[in-house]
Amino acid sequence: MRLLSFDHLQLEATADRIEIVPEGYILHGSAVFLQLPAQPRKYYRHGWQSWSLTTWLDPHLRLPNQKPALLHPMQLDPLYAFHPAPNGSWVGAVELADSNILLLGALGLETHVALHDQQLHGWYETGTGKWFVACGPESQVFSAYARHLKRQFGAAQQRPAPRVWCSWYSLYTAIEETLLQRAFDGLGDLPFDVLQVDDGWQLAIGDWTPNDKFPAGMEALADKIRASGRTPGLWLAPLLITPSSALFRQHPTWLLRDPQGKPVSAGFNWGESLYALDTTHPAVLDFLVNLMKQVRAWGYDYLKLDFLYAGALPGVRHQDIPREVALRHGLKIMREAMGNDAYFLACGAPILPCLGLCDALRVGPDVAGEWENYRDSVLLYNPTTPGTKNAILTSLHRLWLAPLLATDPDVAYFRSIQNSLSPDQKKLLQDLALLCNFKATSDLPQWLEEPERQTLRTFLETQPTIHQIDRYAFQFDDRVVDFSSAISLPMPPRGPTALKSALTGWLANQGWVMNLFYRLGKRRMKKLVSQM
Ligand code: 9PG
Repeated sequence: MRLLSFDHLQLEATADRIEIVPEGYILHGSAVFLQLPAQPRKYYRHGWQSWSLTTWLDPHLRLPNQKPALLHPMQLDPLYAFHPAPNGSWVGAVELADSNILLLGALGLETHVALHDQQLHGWYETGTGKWFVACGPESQVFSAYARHLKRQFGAAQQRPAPRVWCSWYSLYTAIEETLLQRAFDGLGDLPFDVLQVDDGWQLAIGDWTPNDKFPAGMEALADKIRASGRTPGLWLAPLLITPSSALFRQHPTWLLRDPQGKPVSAGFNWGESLYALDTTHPAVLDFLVNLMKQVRAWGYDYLKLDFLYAGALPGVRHQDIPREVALRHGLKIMREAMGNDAYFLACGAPILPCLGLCDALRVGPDVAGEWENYRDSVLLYNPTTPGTKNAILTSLHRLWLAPLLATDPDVAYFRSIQNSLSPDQKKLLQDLALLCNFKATSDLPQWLEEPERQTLRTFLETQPTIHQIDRYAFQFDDRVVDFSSAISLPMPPRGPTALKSALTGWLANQGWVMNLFYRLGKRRMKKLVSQM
């Protein structure tokens, strides 16, 4: 035990070894403890991967477990889904009575922080390593942590984030070659740098060859994009595999398995169960290398690699190494194969393993054409499902990552068609993109009214000077942007709502119900597309 002393605070720390550094302390140990002077006002909980809830919480509030459990592996760190104390991945922080922030942040992988009453506890899942501790103003302690992370893991090459048109948030999986070409043509001279084809082009998750909606093939599509003066971009979920794929039948030994030999669940999507590839298996690494080379050879220079959490799920691996180390190894192999000249956007990705390897990282859950979904937010108490409020909330709490890589808050909307956001809500999402300096949209040109197209053009062409005023308010040139409307979490369901919540949770946990919803959604999209 030793005393750490900061400007206005002294506290007891337990660690194997403690070093003083200019910005705070470095602690060494597989488990470290900080004794707080009093109950903190707030706890900063950091979610595991892109989509996982990241926010300041009331430490007395026990968040209801988000539902359904079927989706836990794809929405949070499944190892801690039912952890009783406020907790988070790699880093935790508390707001003290004098408004100073005390931060405990790991400088190694597979680490977790929890708040037990008046004690911050950090631990390594396997082995031991370093921790950074600092106390002071919020922006100062988080940027100091980011500097230490940079020293440990490296950071992205400094290049401006491209302005991206991405196909997901308009056509979803209903994309087709001709529809995309029409959209690309309709963008005219709007200043986009990248046109990115999202989910819907592939044969199956695992079979990364074009399906029959892309008869001319992926190379021809990339050529078409390049001919318009833009960089071709492509979405893949390289570490994921579904039973409907040929890969699943051909290579059962490539799957991550549990100690009983059962494939580890990576969640449920596209109406079926998801599984993970074992990134320590030599044949899987060969497959990933070939896949990256293949898509580069087709002409795609911007790669959105999604559902990357699959590589770090708990399980038994070919090579017995820590799960986040296994993911980082897979990412490194893919980065080397795609080359440093490719732009690598990581999505659905555990944060720390990406540092130094990816150019950009999605820092929140998906946006949607609606602000908040009652079923998902209130009944399922799920802050990771698609929704604009969810996306703003988590992305805003990850701004401190900006010195390490480009932070992607997901796309902004400009359209009124297929969208129920109010003008203020759309503006807030656009402002978030300006704040992150990562600009993207999925709006189809034919869905934009002339003034909306003009707003989009201005958004792409201009960048305000931004200063932070307080936690959620920023000065953008001569206007103030306040994100507070996206910050509250719903009340935990009570009374009759709790009953409805239990029933909805049970239903959402059934694969057949999820499959039914998927098929209904697909039918709706098909109808929409047929009218275009
Ligand atoms: C393509 C999409 C888009 C999108 C990605 C990702 O937790 N969930 O239920 C969940 C479902 C889908 C999802 C994210 C989370 O979307 O973020 O931009 O590429 O895949 O399928």
